[in-house]
Amino acid sequence: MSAGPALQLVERMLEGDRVALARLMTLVENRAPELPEVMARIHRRMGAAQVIGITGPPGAGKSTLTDRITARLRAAGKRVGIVAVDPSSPFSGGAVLGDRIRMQAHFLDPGVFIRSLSARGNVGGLARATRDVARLLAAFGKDTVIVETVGVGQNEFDVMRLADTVVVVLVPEAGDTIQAMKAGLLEIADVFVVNKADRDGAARMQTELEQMLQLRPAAGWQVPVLQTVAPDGKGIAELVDAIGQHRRYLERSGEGAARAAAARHQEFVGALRDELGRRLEGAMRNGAIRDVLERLDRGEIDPYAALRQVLADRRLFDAVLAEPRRSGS
Ligand SMILES: Nc1nc2c(ncn2[C@@H]2O[C@H](COP(=O)(O)OP(=O)(O)OP(=O)(O)O)[C@@H](O)[C@H]2O)c(=O)[nH]1
Ligand SMILES: [Mg+2]
Repeated sequence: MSAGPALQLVERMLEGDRVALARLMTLVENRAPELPEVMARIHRRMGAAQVIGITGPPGAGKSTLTDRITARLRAAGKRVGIVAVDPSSPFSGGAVLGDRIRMQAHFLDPGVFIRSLSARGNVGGLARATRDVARLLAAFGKDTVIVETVGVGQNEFDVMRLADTVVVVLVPEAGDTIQAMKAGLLEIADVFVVNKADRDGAARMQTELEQMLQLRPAAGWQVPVLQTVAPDGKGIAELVDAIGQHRRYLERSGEGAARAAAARHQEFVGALRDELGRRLEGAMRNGAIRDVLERLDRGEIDPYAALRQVLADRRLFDAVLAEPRRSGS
C-alpha cells in the first residue's frame, strides 16, 4: 500500500470507521513503510486521552480490573480503548480468547475498542507498536486508553513508558512484595493495587508496600496502595478515583508536560536511528557500497578503513543514506 490509500484509511478512521481503525492498527503492527506519514497525520488530530498502563504478574487480575474500570468509565460517559499486550504470545489481532471472555460485556459496546498485540518475535518493536496503537485510539476519540501488559520485565517497562499513569497489580502472596521490589516496580508505579484482597495477607502486603514507599524521597506524587477484589467490583471506585487524581497531579505539577516532552525526544531519536538502519540495510541490498564490501571481504582493507572510506566519499555516503528502492511490486 502506498501512502495515499493509507491516508484515506486515516480519514475514514477519523470519521469513526472502526474497520479503518483496525486496518491502521495492522499497518502499525507490520511497521508498514507508510507509517510515518500516517502517524504525522494522526498527531495533528490527537485528543487528550489519558493512557493508563496496567501491569503485574501473570494472573494477578489485570484483565478483570480493566473490565471493571472500563465499566465505571463507560457509566461516566467516557469512551475507552483497551490494548492487551502480551510480549510472550505469538497470537495477535482482535483479542485473545481469555480476554474476550473477561471483557465480554464490552465487546458489543461501540464506545469501547479492544485490541491485542503480541511480540511476533520482535519485542523491541512491541513498545513502539503499542504506543502507536494507543495514539490511533486517542485520535479515534477515546478519552481513556488502557494498556494491559502481562509480566514483570524489561519489555513491560518499555511498554509502560508510554502510559501517563501506571497501575501495578499484585496479589497478596508471600514473597510478592519482595519480587516487586527486585523487579523495580516501585520505580514505575503511580498506583499500587493489591488485588484478590479476598485472600489472606492483603492488609499485610498493603502495609509492606506503604512502608517501602515511605523510604523514597517524599516529593510530588504520593503513590497510593489500594486493595481490590476485581470480580466483585470492590475497591474499583477508589482505583478510578486515584487514577483521576494522578491525572490532575500530572497537569497541576507540570510533570505530565515534562514526561511528554521527554517521550517525544526519545521517540524522535529512536525513529531516526531506525530509519538510518533501514536505509543502510537497503543500501547494502542494492549494492550501493558493494566495492567497499568486496575489498573488505578480500581482506584488502580492515573494517575501520572501510568505514573511513564510506565517510570520506560523499557519493558513497549519500548512497548509504538514500531512500531504499522498493523491491517487488
Ligand atoms: N479470588 C479472586 N480471584 C480473582 C480476583 N481478580 C481476578 N481473579 C481471578 O483470577 C484469574 C485471572 O484473572 P485475569 O483478570 O485474567 O488476570 P490477568 O492478570 O489479566 O491474567 P494474564 O493476562 O493472563 O496475566 C481469573 O480467574 C479471575 O477471575 C480477585 O480479586 N479475587
Ligand atoms: Mg489479562
